[in-house]
Amino acid sequence: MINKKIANILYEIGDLLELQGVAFKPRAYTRAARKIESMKEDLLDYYEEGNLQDIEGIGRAIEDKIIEIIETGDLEYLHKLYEEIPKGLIDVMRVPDIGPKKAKKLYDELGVEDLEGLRDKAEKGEIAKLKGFGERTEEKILKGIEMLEAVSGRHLMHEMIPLAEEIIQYVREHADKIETCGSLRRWQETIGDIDILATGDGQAIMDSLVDFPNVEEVLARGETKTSVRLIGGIQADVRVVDGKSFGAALQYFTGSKEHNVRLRQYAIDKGYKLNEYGLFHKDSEERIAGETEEVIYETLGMAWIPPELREDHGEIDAALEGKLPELLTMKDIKGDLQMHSNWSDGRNTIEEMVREAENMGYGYIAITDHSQGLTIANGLTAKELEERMEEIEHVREKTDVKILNGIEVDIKKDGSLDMDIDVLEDLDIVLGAVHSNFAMDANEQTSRIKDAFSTGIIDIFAHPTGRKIGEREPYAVNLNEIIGAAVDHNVAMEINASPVRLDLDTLNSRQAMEAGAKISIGTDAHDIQHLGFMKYGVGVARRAWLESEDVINTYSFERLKKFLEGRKNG
Ligand code: DGT
Ligand code: CA
Ligand code: CA
Ligand code: ZN
Repeated sequence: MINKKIANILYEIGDLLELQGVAFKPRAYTRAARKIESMKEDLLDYYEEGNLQDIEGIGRAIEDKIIEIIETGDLEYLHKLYEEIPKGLIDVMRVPDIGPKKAKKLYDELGVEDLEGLRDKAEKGEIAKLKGFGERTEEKILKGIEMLEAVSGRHLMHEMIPLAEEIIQYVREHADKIETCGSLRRWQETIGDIDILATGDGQAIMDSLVDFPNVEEVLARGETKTSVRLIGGIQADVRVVDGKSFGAALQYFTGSKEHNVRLRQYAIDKGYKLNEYGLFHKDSEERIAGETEEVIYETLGMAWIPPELREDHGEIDAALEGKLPELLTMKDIKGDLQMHSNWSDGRNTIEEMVREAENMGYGYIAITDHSQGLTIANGLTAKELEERMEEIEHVREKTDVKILNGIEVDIKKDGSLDMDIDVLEDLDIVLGAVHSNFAMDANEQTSRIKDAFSTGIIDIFAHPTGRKIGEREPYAVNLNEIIGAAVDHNVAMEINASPVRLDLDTLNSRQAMEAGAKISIGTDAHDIQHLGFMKYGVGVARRAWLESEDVINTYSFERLKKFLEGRKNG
């Protein structure tokens, strides 16, 4: 659906107008965006019928913009707004806790024009003195700047993977072999640029790349490498190499740099030379391998290393010793244990979620709507849970997918749960999660969560650090202790597969696995399309060296039931 894209553009316009200090208009855009975001019908249908203005909050001006986006894929007005506002000020607006209103205030009263200026004023303590800001905000701003700098110029997986696939489709007919490499092939959580490697008719591949509809600018055009900038500022590098070197180039351009440095050194120690053209004898320069990655690794005396592991985190030693993990794959995933239906803040009915789960070939899913305390997410009371149960019973009659009757219960500030234990005991599965009071100090936050585990009712600890990539830092918490408590209480730690969360992240997931904790990969879907996020969670799990045994939603339904019940009795 195009709704999401259009809503995002309207939100953006609202923010930019707000930043300019324009009266009233910002709210009209934000309101229309919110309406569109919550609509179940496709805006395209309205467009085709010519009745966009029938939608509440959409008048002539907004209608024109929606039509332009639908027809051209872009909006001139948005570019114009961006040109009117200093770029630095837009960065300031993106700092968590600031937003357009406060950015405007900082600009008007302190002359803050960019992140540098913001950092400077914060370090001098001038922001704390402003009305409506305070010391706490000032501290958070400094942290926020750091976080933004870490993701600046980087992009989320779910935006890049489909785009890379589109490019490949577009140029494929001229290529013999074509693959993504770089961070995308390693499933890194954020992506700097898209790297694609091919063999075939180089001239034709480059010609069609330059022709790709999303190309905004050709940055460099050569015979073996062409770089383009796509709409949204995303860069793509396409390289064409000789078939004899394809494997070597794939290895080289997949990286990571750290892995390559280590591998190249190992090759030298063994009397070889390794580069993007092939593996050679150091002295005779005779080519021994290059066409495939497999033969290169094999010649070096080690097993082929899956790209997700190539970070110089011990994978080369493991490959030499034949001790690489047997990474789980999407095929191992038998179900999804976190999703929301329209009973809380999800967009789809339980039946629609189940149908999509059938399409994915799953054996089971858990419906885990929010609990009552989370009013902004329309959380459920005990009574509503009972009503929902009836609907679940109905749907169960129509499908072979097992439906776990579940909840994502809010862990309150004092570590108690936002639902009576005897209500929770009647459910098939209970996820616990922190959704508020992120600013507690680490010790308090840790005890809060451990107290919740001690109730013995939590099966899965959802999005364990609360981070949102580029939006919100993880809360301060002693994760080591939490993992220990999870092992003690047999609570599975979640890898939340939503591409902005990916929480636990790679390193934390590996830490949890090594400590003996079980993992659940859940998409946190609020829409049937989000069930497709599973692959990003599996990407994190693979990067964390997880095998299917470590992940409870690879289990058969019977075995999963045992895991859930075992914990409840123990
Ligand atoms: P990104 O794009 O920042 O998310 O990360 P990568 O890993 O895709 O990095 P990128 O696009 O700069 O380069 C792709 C791969 O090419 C990289 O993972 C390793 C290899 N590579 C590129 N430049 C160098 C270099 O100067 N030295 C070495 N050893 N490898 C390089
Ligand atoms: Ca890259
Ligand atoms: Ca690159
Ligand atoms: Zn949640």
